[in-house]
Amino acid sequence: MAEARWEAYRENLQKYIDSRDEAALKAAFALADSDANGEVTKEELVGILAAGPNAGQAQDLADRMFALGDADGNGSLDEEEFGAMVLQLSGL
Ligand SMILES: [Ca+2]
Ligand SMILES: [Ca+2]
Repeated sequence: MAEARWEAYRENLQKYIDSRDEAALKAAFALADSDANGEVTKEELVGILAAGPNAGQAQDLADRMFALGDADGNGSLDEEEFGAMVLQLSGL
């Protein structure tokens, strides 16, 4: 199950990167936001990254994604911060 969740997350992010499909970004964000409160915490991000092939680096990856993405420094990513971070990481 965790792997299927990660796979859906990855596919939606790729779709967003490729076509800026906002619905795909929303879907990926919802998959990461496991308590559905509209904010992705670092723990939630680690949770989904730990289901992927880079599980061993999940904490490091999440640290980097937060350093890049948490623009207002409140310790969580809202959808706007998340989308901007994804595009930055993808190099676009
Ligand atoms: Ca959350
Ligand atoms: Ca934030």
